[in-house]
Amino acid sequence: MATEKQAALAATPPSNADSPTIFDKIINKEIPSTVVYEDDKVFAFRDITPQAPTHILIIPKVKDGLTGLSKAEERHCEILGHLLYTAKLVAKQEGLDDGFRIVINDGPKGCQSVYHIHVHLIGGRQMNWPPG
Ligand code: TR5
Repeated sequence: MATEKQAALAATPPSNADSPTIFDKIINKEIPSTVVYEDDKVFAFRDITPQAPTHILIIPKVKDGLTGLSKAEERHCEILGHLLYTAKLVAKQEGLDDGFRIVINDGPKGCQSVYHIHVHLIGGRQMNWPPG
């Protein structure tokens, strides 16, 4: 069960899938972030509230209605694969050779707070299971 703190961090999904989020401003560099990887399709930057020594968010530059994984359609398969492959590249770049965790929170019960799909790459310490 989600803690009160986690539930408070979760946000209501937007009614319009194309509504901009804080991540649009980060991609456009209107808001500064610590960028660790970028190509023509994806953008990876350090989470502002890291949950581990390494905590990086990997996001598509174009949301294309992909507010979260539950909104994925067949046309999104390529970008979804690209996000995961980028996570692997960044994990290597960060020296996470002994392992890491990938998380995609979805919806209020998944404690999603930003409705622009993102992959959390978390590492640099021992992870526990089950997650909270
Ligand atoms: O809860 P979910 O899965 O939606 O993850 C959203 C993540 O975005 C959280 O881990 C936040 O810490 C992270 N976040 C939120 C903001 C932010 C950020 N990471 C880097 N820079 C950020 N800025 C400038 N502003 C945020 N509101």
